[in-house]
Amino acid sequence: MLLVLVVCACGIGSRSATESKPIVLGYSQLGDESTWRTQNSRSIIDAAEKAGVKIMFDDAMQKPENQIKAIRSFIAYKVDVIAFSPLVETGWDTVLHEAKAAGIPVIIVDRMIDTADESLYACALGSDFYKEGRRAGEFLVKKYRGSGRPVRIVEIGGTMDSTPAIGRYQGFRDVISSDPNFSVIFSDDGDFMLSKGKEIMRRVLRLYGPGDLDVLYSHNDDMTFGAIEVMQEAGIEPGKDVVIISVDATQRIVDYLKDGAVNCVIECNPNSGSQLMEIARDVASGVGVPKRIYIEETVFDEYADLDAIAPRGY
Ligand code: GYE
Repeated sequence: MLLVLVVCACGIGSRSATESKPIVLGYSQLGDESTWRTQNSRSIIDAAEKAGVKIMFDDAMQKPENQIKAIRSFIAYKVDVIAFSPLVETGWDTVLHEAKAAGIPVIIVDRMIDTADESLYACALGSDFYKEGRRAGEFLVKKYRGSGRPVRIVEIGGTMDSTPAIGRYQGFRDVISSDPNFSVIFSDDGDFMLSKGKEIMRRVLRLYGPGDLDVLYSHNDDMTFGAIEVMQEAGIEPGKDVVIISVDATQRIVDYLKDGAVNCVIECNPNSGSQLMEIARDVASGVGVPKRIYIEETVFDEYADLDAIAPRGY
């Protein structure tokens, strides 16, 4: 009897799902600059397929003007929902007014926008980048507690004016400023790209001798890998001669952490696809959603039980 009921329930469920019109979601992705981003795009595309959402996915190749073009084409196409991950925080008001005038709800994903008009978006789903920055600082405070010696830090930042770069910069400083022994001796933007991580570390090693820096704080794993390569070429042992903190937590950086070549990894979770689909369904059908949703994240560092880290999957 129970079996029959279950079978019936399934039958009804699948029939109504195929009968209702699928939601059309226009998604403007900012680019494909990093391992994190590739996984984020995969998560969104896979989740759309699973949820039966028809997705129009555009890669803006790191150009905000391409994102604006994509959003305009989604409006012209009359999609049900628009979602996008803004490269930088400013410059979105005009196009978002156009979406609002067309009656299309907008979800902001991953990075944030800077606007005085909160009615321009229904919901923002992403990480707490300020907290990530604080976590990087907290690791250093723990690592050097009681050492009483100067700690010279090199920072490779993310894309200028992007939310993760701003939060990771500020959160970090707000923690390390509690101890005058910490000083950031060099900081530059590496655009979250491996090649720029290399370039910046080459520049750093032209300015400072191998013994003149204690810590590398890098805003993402790809830039960390670039910097590590250059350090190794210069005979610096990563994780030993220079303490390394990286953000994202891809599998490869976790492997480096396990090998002692990296000391602390701040997780930034790219798997927001299924949560995004739920929000898209809600906003498309007029169900209220929270204005701001933060994705849960953690930290992996050399003090933790590293064997307990589950495979990252990317
Ligand atoms: O940390 C980095 C990517 O916006 C959170 O962008 C994202 C960041 C991520 O390129 O790897």
